[in-house]
Amino acid sequence: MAADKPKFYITTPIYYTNGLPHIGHTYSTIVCDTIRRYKRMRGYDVVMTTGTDEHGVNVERAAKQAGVSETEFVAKMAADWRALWDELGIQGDEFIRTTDLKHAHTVQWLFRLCRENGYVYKGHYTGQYCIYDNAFVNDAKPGDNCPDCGRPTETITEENYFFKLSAFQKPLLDFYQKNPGFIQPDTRRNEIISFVEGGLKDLSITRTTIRWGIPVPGEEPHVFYVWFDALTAYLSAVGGPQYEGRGYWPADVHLVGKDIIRFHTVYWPAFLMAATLPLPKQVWAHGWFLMAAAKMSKSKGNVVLPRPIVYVLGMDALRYYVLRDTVFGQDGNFSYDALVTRYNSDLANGLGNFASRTAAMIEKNFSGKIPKPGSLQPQDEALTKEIQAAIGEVLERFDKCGFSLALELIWSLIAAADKYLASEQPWALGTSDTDAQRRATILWTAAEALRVVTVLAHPVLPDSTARVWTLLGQPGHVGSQDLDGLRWGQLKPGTPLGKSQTLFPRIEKAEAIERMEAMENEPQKPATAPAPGTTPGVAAAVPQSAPEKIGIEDFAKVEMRVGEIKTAERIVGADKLLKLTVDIGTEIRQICAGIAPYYEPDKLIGRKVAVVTNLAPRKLRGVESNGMIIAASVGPEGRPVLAGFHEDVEIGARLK
Ligand code: ME8
Repeated sequence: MAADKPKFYITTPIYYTNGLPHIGHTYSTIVCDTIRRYKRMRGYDVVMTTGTDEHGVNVERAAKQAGVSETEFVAKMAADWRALWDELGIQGDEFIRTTDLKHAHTVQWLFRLCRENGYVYKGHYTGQYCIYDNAFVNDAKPGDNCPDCGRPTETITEENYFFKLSAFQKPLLDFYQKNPGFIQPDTRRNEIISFVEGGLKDLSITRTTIRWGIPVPGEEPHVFYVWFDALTAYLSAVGGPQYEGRGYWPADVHLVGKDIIRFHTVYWPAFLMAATLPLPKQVWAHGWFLMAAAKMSKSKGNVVLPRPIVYVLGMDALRYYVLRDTVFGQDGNFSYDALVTRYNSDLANGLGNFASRTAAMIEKNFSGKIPKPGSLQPQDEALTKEIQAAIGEVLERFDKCGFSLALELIWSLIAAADKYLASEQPWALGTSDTDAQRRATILWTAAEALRVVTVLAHPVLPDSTARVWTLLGQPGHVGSQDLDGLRWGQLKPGTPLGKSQTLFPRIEKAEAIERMEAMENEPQKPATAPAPGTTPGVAAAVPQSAPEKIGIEDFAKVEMRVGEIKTAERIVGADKLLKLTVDIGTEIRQICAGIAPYYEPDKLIGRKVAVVTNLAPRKLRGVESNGMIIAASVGPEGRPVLAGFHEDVEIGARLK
């Protein structure tokens, strides 16, 4: 019964609607979703809120540019955000829009409480304002650029309502001291404490120059300023003025990027203190995903989108990569190369291979039923002990948001179980009763190891662990398993295995990257759901068993010619690509090729290659590519080897 369970409330930032989610937003939402699933498996009644921040001058301008009303503009954007989270399976439990009526009521109520308690006054403010970041830039002079986004600031003077933030310096410092876990990680806490110790200026919380905002009742044309409005969304989502009825406030964790930590750990607790409302228990600030050492952001245009990754490798691969390859709290570099490497090594060769091998051997030797183990040998006991001992440690790591460390430990168990199978060699045993008994023990042990790691990995890999659960013929849903009750030895002999499952088909790296990059460059399309029951993208990653034959007339549509490479250079921010110019006889073409890790640019000059010349031009990492160089894809990594000629051939000659 949910009523008996302790409540747990977690939030993502309420994202701006001036673009669609990129990997940075997706990362925050994946982390929240992982914590949400983890907490549920530890017996909590969890609510996760996400949503959209829809007011402000940027929206006014964007709507005008699009030739639609603000209402129409934000409705479409919010629907797109929602649809993408749905498609990715990280939709949360509450989706709050700052244009929701219930949110407006909450903001107005919070303002009234702050005002009644004497923390709001009317004044004038003149300052440099960055319209892109929706913030006055402290200490900036006219003509200065915004230190965050580098764009020019504007001088604004207007009548504002002010919030007496200065009155909260001491209460905030006391609060941080009494609640040392409030700001995480510790480095951020130190930053915030020194910022607050440096003194707090009062904060303007309304605008008269902006039309598109929540009105201050009886004080029109004042509308609420973005942070007073946006932060309150966390409260609006779980009851607003009636928050006590639902019982989720105060929030347990506000998960944010480090860019907005100050708003969450200084402004927000001060607003709540002024209104005498309960304060959130923790704010966790994670680092940024970087692209070629710069913060990935919509304004810089250097973003990676989640959908191409999900379509090519599946959502679980993206979740695994972002949680495994970055230390939570620190910045991380996003790289397609590292993503596909992780996919192949940890998911396809690791979990996927271990699960299918184990199931196949049980299928073959025990008619698809979990065998009954016999007496244990020291090596069985060693594996048992290792796994049993790791369960508590994995949970501790999850509790501290040490996702990378938790996954490292889980994957060390998979490696140990794999090694156990390799050294025990159940396939090499004979048909005697003793051998059959030994084989049963080994395969039960392997299947039990698989069951335990599947439960532990579920918060990070919800889709594939559900499929392993089915494969193992286990009852119920893996997400409903009780992590606190997880013990070695609960796998019941005699359980029939379920339907065989495709987990993580191996994919050639070069091909995967090329497909993801090609999709990145396509205009963003509305969500098209992948086939039900499949991991999005995986179906496409599975080699088609019987490719359809084409007629000669179809082949003739492809125009291929001999070309000679004239220049070759690397592309900043795209470690895979080389930018080539290629003489194809009639003209010199610019072509991007995903061969940079394998060919030195200098050595390519003068080389004759086969070029597809009638391919529609496309952009790869923002660089136009007009044609394609033919290469063989060799080995499991898909190393490209350029096709060439053993005799001298004329530039521009057609390949037939
Ligand atoms: O700031 N790496 O919204 P926003 C990691 N509306 N995370 C990133 C990222 C990156 N490169 N880029 C964005 C706003 N994020 C306000 C918030 S809250 C009451 C109001 C994530 O759309 C990260 O969580 O700019 C960051 O804090 C958030 O998106 C900013 O989203």
